[in-house]
Amino acid sequence: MTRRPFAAHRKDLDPAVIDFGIQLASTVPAQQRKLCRIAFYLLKYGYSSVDKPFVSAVMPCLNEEETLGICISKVFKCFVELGIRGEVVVADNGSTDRSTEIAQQLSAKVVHQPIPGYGAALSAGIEAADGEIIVIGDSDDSYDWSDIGLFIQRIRDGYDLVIGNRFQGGIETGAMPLLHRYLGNPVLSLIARLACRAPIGDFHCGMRAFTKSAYREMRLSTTGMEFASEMIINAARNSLRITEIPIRLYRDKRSRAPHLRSFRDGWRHLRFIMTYAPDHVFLIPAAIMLAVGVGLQALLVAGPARVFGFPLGIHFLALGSLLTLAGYNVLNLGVLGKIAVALKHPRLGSRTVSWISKRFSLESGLILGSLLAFAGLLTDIVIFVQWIRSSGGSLEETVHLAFVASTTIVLGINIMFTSFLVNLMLSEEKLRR
Ligand SMILES: Nc1nc2c(ncn2[C@@H]2O[C@H](COP(=O)(O)OP(=O)(O)O)[C@@H](O)[C@H]2O)c(=O)[nH]1
Ligand SMILES: [Mg+2]
Repeated sequence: MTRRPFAAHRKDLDPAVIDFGIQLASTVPAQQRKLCRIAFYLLKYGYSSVDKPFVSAVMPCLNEEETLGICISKVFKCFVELGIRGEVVVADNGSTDRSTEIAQQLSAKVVHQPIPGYGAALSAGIEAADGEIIVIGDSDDSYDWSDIGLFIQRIRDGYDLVIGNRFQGGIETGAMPLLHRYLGNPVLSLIARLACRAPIGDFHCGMRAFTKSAYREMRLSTTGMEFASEMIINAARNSLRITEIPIRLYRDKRSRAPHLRSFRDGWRHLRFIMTYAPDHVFLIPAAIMLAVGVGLQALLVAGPARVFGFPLGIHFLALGSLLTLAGYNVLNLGVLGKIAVALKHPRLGSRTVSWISKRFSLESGLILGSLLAFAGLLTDIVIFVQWIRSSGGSLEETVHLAFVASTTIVLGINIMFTSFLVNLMLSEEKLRR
């Protein structure tokens, strides 16, 4: 693919504007024309330079003295070739080698972040960057920083976030451990894709570009490597325009081991995805548990029953009771989780939250909860009276009913108290909307 320098995209002043300028100048007294001409050139120069992108290349760096210099030099060379105004920001949080010294020698801006971690370092670097377009990438020379033109071009096409895809662009032999290449990355990317529906194949690619305004909307808060997943998930949640481009991953040129630790960082990615996916983690399992639990209780309330020839007795009723209560609690936590996500991302319209918000009222929750608790209590009282009347008999025939009544009482009490919590969170969510 041939790269066009960005200067070639530069729009010049509209001829109509130039004509208007000439006409205006002819009405101005001769002694002030020189002043007008200077103003005109300033306007023209200013217009052209405003049109050039200002790009910040932000590099997270922890003890990368062997390769940082190569990356910084590649970026500055690329800026010159592309006619881009730009800067390099090195985001460091505790390098003990010559990394920061090298960065300063090569005129990069060095940002020191006291909080440890890849995400923490990048957040500080991006905050300190002055560019309207930010490109991030490793400082181990595993990505080719000369590719930044491709990323910037996609941003100029109108995308908010551009991610590299190493599976499409090619991975040099030995550049990525086999465990990451064939298991960790594809599986975690698939889970993340299902959770946020972003059309991205490589959720962990470290080379990406985005606009500063898009970054602000993403509201990122993680400090470790899971920052990479959080960025895409939050961008998708905020309906930002995301795309990917094939890029090649090379073997890094350093002699030290990578900072990434497979299981620790893999788990941090998964933990983040699950925390922010209440539909899949809470609501779907809860709905299944509730349906099976309520079904078993309805079937066995009057006594043992047979299903497809199998005898189901009190043990299955105990299971039904457990599933009903656990299902309700998980459902309730899922609803609270959805509201919490909606609070964090007010721009994201959640259909579940707006549905609950329209139909839920504290009073209806309290009425439903107290009716259920009362019905269960009444049933238990009737059984108790029967027990008195039978002078303390075994009451075998009411054991199933007593089980369902107890479950109903607990469920009713849960509904009453959780209604207050849901009401509290919903009123907060309405305020933020
Ligand atoms: N400042 C800072 N940079 C980090 C940290 N962890 C990783 N990096 C940098 O982030 C980039 C990616 O890390 P790397 O070890 O290459 O991970 P990998 O590419 O996933 O194997 C490299 O440029 C590292 O120097 C950290 O805790 N702090
Ligand atoms: Mg790397």
